[in-house]
Amino acid sequence: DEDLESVPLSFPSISISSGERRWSDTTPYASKKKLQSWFQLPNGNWELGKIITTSGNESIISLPDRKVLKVKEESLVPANPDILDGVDDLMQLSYLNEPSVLYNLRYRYNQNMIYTKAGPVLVAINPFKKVPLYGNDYIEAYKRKAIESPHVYAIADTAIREMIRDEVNQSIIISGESGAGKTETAKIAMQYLAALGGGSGIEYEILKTNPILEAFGNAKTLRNDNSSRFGKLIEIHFSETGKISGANIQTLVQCNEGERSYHIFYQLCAGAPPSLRGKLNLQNAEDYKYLRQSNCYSISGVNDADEFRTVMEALDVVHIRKEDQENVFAMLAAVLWLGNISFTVIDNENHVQAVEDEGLFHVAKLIGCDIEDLKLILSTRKMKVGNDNIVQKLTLSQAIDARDALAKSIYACLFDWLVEQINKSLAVGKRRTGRSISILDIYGFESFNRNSFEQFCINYANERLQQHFNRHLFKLEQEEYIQDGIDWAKVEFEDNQDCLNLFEKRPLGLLSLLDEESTFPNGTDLTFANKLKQHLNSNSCFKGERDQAFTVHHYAGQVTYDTTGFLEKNRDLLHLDSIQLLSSCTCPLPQIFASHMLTQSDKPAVGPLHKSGGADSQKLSVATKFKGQLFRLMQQLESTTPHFIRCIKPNNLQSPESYEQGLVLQQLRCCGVLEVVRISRSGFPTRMFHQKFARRYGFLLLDHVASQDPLSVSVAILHQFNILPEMYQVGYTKLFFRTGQIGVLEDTRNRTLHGILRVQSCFRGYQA
Ligand code: AOV
Ligand code: MG
Repeated sequence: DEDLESVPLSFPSISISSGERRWSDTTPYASKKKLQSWFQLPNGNWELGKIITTSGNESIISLPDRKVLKVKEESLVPANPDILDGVDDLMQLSYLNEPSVLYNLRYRYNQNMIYTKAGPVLVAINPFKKVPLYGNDYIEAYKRKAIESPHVYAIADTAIREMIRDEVNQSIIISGESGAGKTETAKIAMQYLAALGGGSGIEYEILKTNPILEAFGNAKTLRNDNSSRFGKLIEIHFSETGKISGANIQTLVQCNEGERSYHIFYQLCAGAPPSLRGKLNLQNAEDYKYLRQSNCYSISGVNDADEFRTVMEALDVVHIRKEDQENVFAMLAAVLWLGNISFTVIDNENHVQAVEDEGLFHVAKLIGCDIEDLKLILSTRKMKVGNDNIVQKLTLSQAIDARDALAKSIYACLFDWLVEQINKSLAVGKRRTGRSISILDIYGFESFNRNSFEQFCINYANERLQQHFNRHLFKLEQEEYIQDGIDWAKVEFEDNQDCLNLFEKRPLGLLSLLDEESTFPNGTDLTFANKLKQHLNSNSCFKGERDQAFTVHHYAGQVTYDTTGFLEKNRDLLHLDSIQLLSSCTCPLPQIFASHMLTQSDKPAVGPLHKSGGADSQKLSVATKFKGQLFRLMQQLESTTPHFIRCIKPNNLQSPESYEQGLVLQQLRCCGVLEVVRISRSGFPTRMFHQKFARRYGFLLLDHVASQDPLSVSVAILHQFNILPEMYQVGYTKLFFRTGQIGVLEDTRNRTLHGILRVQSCFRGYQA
């Protein structure tokens, strides 16, 4: 650092004039005759037309269907020359407008090139069919850098290299709408990491967590036959030698299931071997009320019985003991049987009692409790009023809620417990000296006709992720340029801090107000909506709507949320009595679950406490739990170098044949791809400290450099390699490069090093 004092500040540098920002470039263009131009049809789609003549501000264009139109010049958007068709990186386009981006992506997609770079971001378009881009040959090719084409493998490769080179943990952040291909992409990235860092065998275990987590955490929905109902961050650890040494999984739980319930239920019913069937008194899926609700029992192309065997094998691989596996299946069966428990009315106040049928009998047996105790917690509730304990009888709807809350809690605990066991099995051990690469697979922004609590949580999470993305790509870069004295046209970027404040501010933010209202016994969705309007109307990201709805101005657009069901979904409806019952069960898992639920409720609640309530009201609300998980997740990501992958689905039909422009465009906007292209292109995304640069490439210098200070060495290197002045800038502490520039130097360095090693080994041969 002592070198910095002597840095001359008048080094060659160029500044990017605003003229170079070719985004939103709609400058009058038609005057150049016979050029291609995009013309927007009334349906919103763009067509490529040829300009025949132009007079005044009107042009005559011919469209592909031989139609000839007279159009206003400003309705035309310039198209790129054919030679740029299908470029690897959108940044290479001369004209960076929306139709050109859409066209380029489609051009590639039609040739099975589903990956395209958008500056630092990888765009992946779901092919909805097998594409020949994966497997060992491809992995090998990307490892050797024999293929340059954008790919998840290339991203994973960069992550590994940067982890080793910079000694910084890395993350691969995958986002996109439901069905866009996030989970598949995450698996492809894991495949590559496993292949490169494999050897110890633990990589095989890590890959086997996928079928387990998908069985227990995924369900069929209208949008995706294999929709993840949870967010996942898997952190893969590497030893100092670059070998995988372990992994850890964090989950972010979403609140709703799909059209069909979790895969594992159907798999168990279809695939359990006879002895297990007998032990659990298993029936067919159709015999369970919880599974009957959707009337959808199978997924086309999927054999649940086969899947069950895959899951059982995977459980073996990750070292879940046979005994524990049986306990897991018993809990699944208990959940299924719980749904079959019915109630009869016992008095004229509509109070009910659980019917003593096979449902009640099997649940009691499976969790290991007394039938009478189970019956009691399903039809009564102990309450504390002042200093007195009273027993309240439940009405039918209350009893059903209590039953369903118990089933849900058991399942949620089972999922968490399973993840915990997997983490134990994959744990790195005490010597955790190496680095890690984390892969985040999280649901993208959602905006439907009707948006509820689930969208509220999901979009909140995405708002946080977007800030991370913004911070990384825009803010940090820009600040760094300015700090380093680099002349750079200030780039506007959307900061979504205001929206995050709207969610997170205490006490007057969406989450706080929701928690507060959820703890009031008389709170309803309507009083909640009114409270929001009362306190938040002055916030520019918020708008109150009629009929207990409100609108949030998200980074990706406005979403109107209907508060119907918010309070109920946010409250944890599980009674303390139920937890106590679980803790007294003779089976091991219910006991573990109960202690887990109790420790959770012991934590200080973030929201205000219900004044007169018992311990029940101290249980964390769903939104608060979600926020806690999200914060832990973000915290882990903060300390990493992120790599972003944006998954796009070309249609809503899960079909390989159709590419809907409008749908793709909307997703590109939502995930900031269009914006990032513009910004990256005009910036210098690669940078390195002078010292590091000099150390890394200095040995390549052919001529002696008079001064040995890192800056002089760096500049000499740049000259020797004829790096064009417009391709880099010299800052106070760092060198800044246009995308791709450092690659040339790295290649030369690697080749040279390779040569030196060869010479050395020859030399050693001589000596011997
Ligand atoms: P998601 O994770 O983004 O949705 P998935 O990764 O489950 O979406 O992908 C949905 C389906 O698209 C998969 O089941 C595959 O059939 C297909 N698919 C995705 N990527 C590829 C690919 N690279 N090659 C071939 N087929 C692919 V959700 O979890 O619903 O948000 O909650
Ligand atoms: Mg998924």
